[in-house]
Amino acid sequence: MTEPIIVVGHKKPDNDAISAAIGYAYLKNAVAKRDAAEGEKPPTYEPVRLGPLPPETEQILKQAQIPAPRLIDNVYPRVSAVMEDRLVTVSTTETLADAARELNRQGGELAIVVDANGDYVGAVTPLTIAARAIEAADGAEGAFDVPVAEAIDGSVGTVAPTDLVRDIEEDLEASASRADVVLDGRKPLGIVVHSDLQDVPRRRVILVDHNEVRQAVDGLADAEVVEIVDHHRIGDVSTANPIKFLGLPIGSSSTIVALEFDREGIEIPDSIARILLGALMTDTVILKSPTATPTDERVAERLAGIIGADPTEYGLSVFRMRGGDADMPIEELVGADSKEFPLGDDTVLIAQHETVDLQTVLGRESEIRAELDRLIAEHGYRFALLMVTDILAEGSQFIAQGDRSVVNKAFGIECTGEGGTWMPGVLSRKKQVAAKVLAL
Ligand SMILES: [Mn+2]
Repeated sequence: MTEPIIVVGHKKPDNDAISAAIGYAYLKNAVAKRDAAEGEKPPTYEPVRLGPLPPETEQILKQAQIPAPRLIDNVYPRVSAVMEDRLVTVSTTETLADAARELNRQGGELAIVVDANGDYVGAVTPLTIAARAIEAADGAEGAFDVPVAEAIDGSVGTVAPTDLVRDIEEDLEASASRADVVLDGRKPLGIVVHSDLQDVPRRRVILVDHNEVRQAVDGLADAEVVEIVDHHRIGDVSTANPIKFLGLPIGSSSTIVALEFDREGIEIPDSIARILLGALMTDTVILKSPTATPTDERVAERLAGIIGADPTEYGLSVFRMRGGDADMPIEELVGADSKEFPLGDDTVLIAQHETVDLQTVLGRESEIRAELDRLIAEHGYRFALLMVTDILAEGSQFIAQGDRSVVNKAFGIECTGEGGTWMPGVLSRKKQVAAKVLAL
């Protein structure tokens, strides 16, 4: 049974990890279909994910009418990969003699007994038959004339095609029959025999947006990585064979996927362009991140052209889907990215919140000040400063509580208890803010 090749991003997936997986699986399926020889069945590729959809991904997928990738938690080999689908079946109305005859004729480890609906009742094993043969040889009359249902071997287990081989191995080894019946609900699909577990085919996996084992799906060591598409540093995933390893130091894995469509000469449909552009924009913070390259800009233009949108406008709409700024708990908005710094004998707190919607954040100024006051009271900071960084406008609004004179002196400003102060060009807490305060 050939299983689809899995295309998977990292654990705790972000928009790029999921979108690149969907886009790349789409491309691979299109290329496989195009390149398949006549009458040959092309391999299939399935995008999957290792965690919940980020809110913006959920909305873009809905708009693009693309189903969410299946959630998985490992790539250990499954029963479906080792199952034998030849079945020797007998009906409950038949006798043990009929079962023995069928097993003898077709060969096999088990005769599967099904009821009138085709539902699984049990299995008859060669062991049962051998025991009866001895009884018959010893002179027992009609040892084989019993209804097959009375000769069922209770030691035969049942498993599901999705069960993991590693979970069934031990029981199968220990069982007298050394064979399990694979059931889909109550319908028998096949059998799995202990000797089939000697050489279990590995699941084939394409990694996108990561190439480090600790970020990767569980069971990777028991799988076969067949390709990697990534824009991070080269990590520690190693392979037994040469593979296609597409690594580029650019803004997003989705950018690389878009470039691959062009290289393969496959048209990017509107739906795929939407998710790739969305991921390109979130990963590069609307092309403002230092990781964004001219290639990302060019690809963003091209994808935006396909969906008939302005790249920046589309990027902003994706960031708005993330929501958050209006309804994020205030402790999170202020505290999620906050750092303490020593200042003489005191400690100060400098927090940062990045946004594409400054006005919404500033609309919560009184809540922000109350939260800063609470943190000062709790930890005894000399002051607490929140930098609300507007990524697009490329500057930060300073909101400070506590001893503002230190902040005012460091920056030559007059930050008050109301409105805060706009600091154009100030984006880096470490280089542009903490350094100045600590230099006092
Ligand atoms: Mn990424």
